[in-house]
Amino acid sequence: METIAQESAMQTQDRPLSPTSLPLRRAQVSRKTGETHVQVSLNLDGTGLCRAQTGIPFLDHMLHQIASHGLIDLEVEAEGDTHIDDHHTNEDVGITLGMALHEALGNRQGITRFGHFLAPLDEALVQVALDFSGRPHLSYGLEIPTQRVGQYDTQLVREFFVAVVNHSQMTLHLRQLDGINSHHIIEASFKAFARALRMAVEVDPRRSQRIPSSKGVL
Ligand SMILES: [Mn+2]
Repeated sequence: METIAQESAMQTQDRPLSPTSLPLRRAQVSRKTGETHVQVSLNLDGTGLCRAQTGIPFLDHMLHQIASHGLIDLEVEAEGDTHIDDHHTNEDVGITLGMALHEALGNRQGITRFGHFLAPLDEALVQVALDFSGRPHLSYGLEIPTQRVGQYDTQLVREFFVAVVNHSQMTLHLRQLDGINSHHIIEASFKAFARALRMAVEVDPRRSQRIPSSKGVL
């Protein structure tokens, strides 16, 4: 058995690592049910390009926040039963995005794993902490004062994050520290989520060949 110093020296030999020595962190997921058909493709090492056509304009606006501030290239197309309401399509976009994140991260080797951010948007202030722990958990602390933003039912924000968390196997805490305007509160939440996501999926150069868990598995 090697000493810690020997082990440390061996691991140091792995360096320097270029990002190209890591697997491509991309995913394409298509999910079809009796209610919706959602297609997501993403590249975690992107530049923030986004094309979102979900049939729910406000959700498209929020997906742009995730891509732009998360530096993720993201394409989302959805056809759903929005003639009933936006519920199924909103949830299934969250599910499919969560699946794509899970697939793109693979065994989660090399990632920073934890991420946090505090995003202001005018009077709104939202804090996000997340962990790609492998254990889905959502702690939802938003109090959105109106039932709708435009046509979008603000109850669907929670449904979206529940779906993302469950299918990406992420622990997510969302805290609203301030805010009056519903649009601002929701958008600050997505911006904080995007930046926290960016931090969490970023490769840790000191641990790029290992899974960031003392258990060795995430
Ligand atoms: Mn906006």
